[in-house]
Amino acid sequence: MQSLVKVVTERVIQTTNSYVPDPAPFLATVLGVVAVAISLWLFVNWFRRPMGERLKPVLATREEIAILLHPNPDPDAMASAMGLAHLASTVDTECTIQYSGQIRHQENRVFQNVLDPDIEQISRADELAADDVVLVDHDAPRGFEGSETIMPVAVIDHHPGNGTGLEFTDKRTDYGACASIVAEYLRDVGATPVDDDADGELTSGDDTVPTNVATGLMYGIHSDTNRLTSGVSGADFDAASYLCRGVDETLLDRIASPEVDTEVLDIKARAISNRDARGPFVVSDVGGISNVDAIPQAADELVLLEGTTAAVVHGSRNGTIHVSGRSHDDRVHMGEALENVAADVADASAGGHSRMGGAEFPLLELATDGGSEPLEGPPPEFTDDLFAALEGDV
Ligand SMILES: [Mn+2]
Repeated sequence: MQSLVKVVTERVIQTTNSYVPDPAPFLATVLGVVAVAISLWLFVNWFRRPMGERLKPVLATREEIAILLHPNPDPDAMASAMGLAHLASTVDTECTIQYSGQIRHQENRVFQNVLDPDIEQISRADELAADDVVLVDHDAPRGFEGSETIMPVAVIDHHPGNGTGLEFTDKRTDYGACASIVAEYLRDVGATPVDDDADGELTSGDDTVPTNVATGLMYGIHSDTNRLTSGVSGADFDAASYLCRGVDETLLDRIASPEVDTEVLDIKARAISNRDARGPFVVSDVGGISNVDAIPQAADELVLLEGTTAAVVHGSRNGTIHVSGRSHDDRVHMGEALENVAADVADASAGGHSRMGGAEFPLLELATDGGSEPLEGPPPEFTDDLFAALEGDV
């Protein structure tokens, strides 16, 4: 019996020995598989990082960046830049917010006056504060000398277009505001909006969103979505909800309902009483003005008149006729209509998009009789030309 056990045991040992593989290649294979799995996991996670986390290293690897706004800086663009500048400050990157063109429209000026973002105007590419340029609210530099030579390092936008950044491109055309994208970045990196008034002292730091930034972003969203009523997505509501606790309502109200200048109210009244209505179109000459910004505001008002689908307001200052048009009529492309009128007049300029447009005409060039006597205002044909353009007869 004992010998049998011995034989069997020896046999088993022999068998086992003969089948034990060399452990080295086996271990190597296992380790290889694990390494591949880990790198794959890291790789996938790297690409699944939220956009804010992905933008951060792009900013962090630079000492200084220039955040560039489009030539007509509106609250959405300015707020987006403020939010981005705050994100950059958390990684110790210096920021300069720059723009070409002018901050013209009243809403834009009020935003700038109340929130006082640190922004500066440039007219040439060599005035950019840094070699590394980040674009917000547009995807291709424009409106200044040498703009076509700029290769932005990052592009953050919600408009359709083909422009991209060298290292970072985030375009979300379904978003109502660029400010919503930037608010998301701040949420991605774990920053909490704070209300400075809550504890009576200024709270700011890497993990917070300062009140003026949160308030600006909130107004940017409101402004670009017509107070969350048009072109708005769920993401815009989410961003507003995130920003909410950091918003200073008094500041927000000062931007949203600014005091109205007496002249603006006066010009609006003149635009309404001087209006010439032909079918659904209205043209109004408000005469001599000193505040050019009142013209677009009067046009905003006039297009709201019952039965009106397109409105054009014009007034003169220093020998120039300033024109502003609004349309919610699919048949009228306001920008093109004004461009058509301007095409026939030397030194006139016009532009805009389907729903709004603006133009400037030198009064002298409008004088058809050779201009022997200086004109006080545009000749009566000017109004006819505007109506013809609205009707598409140009
Ligand atoms: Mn925008």
